[in-house]
Amino acid sequence: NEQAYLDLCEKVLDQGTTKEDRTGTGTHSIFGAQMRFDLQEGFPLLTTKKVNFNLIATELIWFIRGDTNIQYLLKNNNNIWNEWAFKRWVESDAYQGPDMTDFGNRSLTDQAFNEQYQAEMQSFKERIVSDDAFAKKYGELGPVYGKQWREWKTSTNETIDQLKDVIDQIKTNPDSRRHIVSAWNPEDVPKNMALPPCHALFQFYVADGKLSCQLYQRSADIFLGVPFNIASYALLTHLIAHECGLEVGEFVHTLGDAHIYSNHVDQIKEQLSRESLPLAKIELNPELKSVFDVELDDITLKDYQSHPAIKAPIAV
Ligand code: THF
Repeated sequence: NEQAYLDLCEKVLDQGTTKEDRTGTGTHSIFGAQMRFDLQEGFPLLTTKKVNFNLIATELIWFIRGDTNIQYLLKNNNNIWNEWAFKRWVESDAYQGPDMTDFGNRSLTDQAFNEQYQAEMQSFKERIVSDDAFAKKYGELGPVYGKQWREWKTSTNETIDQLKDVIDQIKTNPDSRRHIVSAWNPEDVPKNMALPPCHALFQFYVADGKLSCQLYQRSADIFLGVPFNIASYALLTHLIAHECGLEVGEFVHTLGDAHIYSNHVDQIKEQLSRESLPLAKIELNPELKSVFDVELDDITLKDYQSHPAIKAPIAV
């Protein structure tokens, strides 16, 4: 069940040190933590708050497609990456609207500004969906996950499809200790990425006919991001196991800077007061042959029960 997650929340609230961060929000933070989820027990989508599984599935499909443009996400009603593309748009010379500096923080404290921001964001989104040339320029997040997973650029101008290679290796050489995909590309990080990858590197492990996955996440937003990250990598493990004819094993989640934003503390306390419910299950279309062909309707989340959603602002 999700006890490992709830224990982590308790620990960070109890033991976390106050730490300032890039976004100016302030956090309670610890360094180094690990959670384990036995995927045989059920699918680790949190039950102590409602988590929107469609957002997780469409984001993962977007990564798997090698896509780095938010147009695909928006066409699937997924808004979780908008702020990072919007930031690039409003910082560009082409943007002529009202000043949007520090929109993430100002929209929380200044009601008049928030209305302006919501209007600008709305027209940005509409333009990304309807205007392909605009989307090509301003919907792009740079060489983020999809690019590094599927088209890592080498020094000789070739590309490496890390995800395809790792799946081939799982099939042909399951005992290998090199089933690794790295999104952390030290050459690209300081260049033109909207946000350096938080989930930086993952590894698969095959034993007793089961596929396990471990993720190293350098920076973990425990309330908003981590529930998504757990379910996302659990789903990826299911998809790859399905293609390789393996059962699912464990998802091991290793965290670097594990933090609770100061404006998420009340929400976490509310969540910790709730009892967890039985976990959901994942069913994949038996006709699905390749991870690379996956569509949303190949994935069915069954028997998901949860407490209500809990709202919180995202730090940008
Ligand atoms: N930046 C920060 N500050 N935290 C993150 O977790 C994070 N990500 C991705 C990139 N930058 C990040 C984006 N992932 C939500 C969830 C995941 C995100 C971004 C946003 C979010 O707001 N979830 C809400 C509701 C969403 C909705 O229904 O529209 C939630 O309650 O779950 C971590 O990889």
